[in-house]
Amino acid sequence: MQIKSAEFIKGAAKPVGYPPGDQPEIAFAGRSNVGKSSLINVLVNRRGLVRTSSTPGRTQMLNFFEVNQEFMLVDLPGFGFAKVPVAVKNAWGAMARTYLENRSNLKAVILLFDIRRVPRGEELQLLDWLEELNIPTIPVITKVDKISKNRRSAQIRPILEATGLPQDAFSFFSAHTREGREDVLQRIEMALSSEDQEIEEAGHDAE
Ligand SMILES: Nc1nc2c(ncn2[C@@H]2O[C@H](COP(=O)(O)OP(=O)(O)O)[C@@H](O)[C@H]2O)c(=O)[nH]1
Ligand SMILES: [Mg+2]
Repeated sequence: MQIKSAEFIKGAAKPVGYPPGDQPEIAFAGRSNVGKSSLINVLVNRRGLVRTSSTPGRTQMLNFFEVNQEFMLVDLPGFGFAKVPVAVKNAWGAMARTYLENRSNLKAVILLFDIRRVPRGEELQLLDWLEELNIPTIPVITKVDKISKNRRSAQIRPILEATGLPQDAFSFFSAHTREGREDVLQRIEMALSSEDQEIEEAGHDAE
């Protein structure tokens, strides 16, 4: 996929503030600091489009970015940062769940996992919700530059165990080396075109 343009549209906490859902959309979810904003910046080749590592947990909003004037990328609020007020922590679940339940133009959620952490709590909760709501999920293990390649398989074993997903379900990504950029872009492209496929299949059945 060629990235021709990327621009910030708006931030919103509630559905009334979301931009119109007239374009297919891909959302990014994961813990605070896992690298959501960095991944988006690398994907669209824009170093500063999404602000990275501002005080984790403070940006309790969904941020919408339009790419190629064709589709939207959404940076969901992070969770799991210890030093935020309880009220902010509790708001995360409602905000994420409301978005996931109501966004009919949502094509897939990219769920990020830090290669150095065992997923727990909200990460597994999110995975459950995505399954329950039938939302295609693109799991990405990020910050892979932190671990040498020959230790990778052993390192990710706890992630596979906790999520119950096989290794080949995951994309591996590093914002530093840009490893995995093409792979994630390809999966996004496939997710964006999924409706067309369904229509084709439906047409096929009718023959
Ligand atoms: N080594 C390494 N650091 C990363 C990577 N991605 C993000 N980071 C760093 O992790 C911190 C949090 O990244 P950010 O994108 O703001 O995470 P977010 O809170 O999920 O949006 C920043 O200091 C980034 O520079 C990566 O692939 N490799
Ligand atoms: Mg961020």
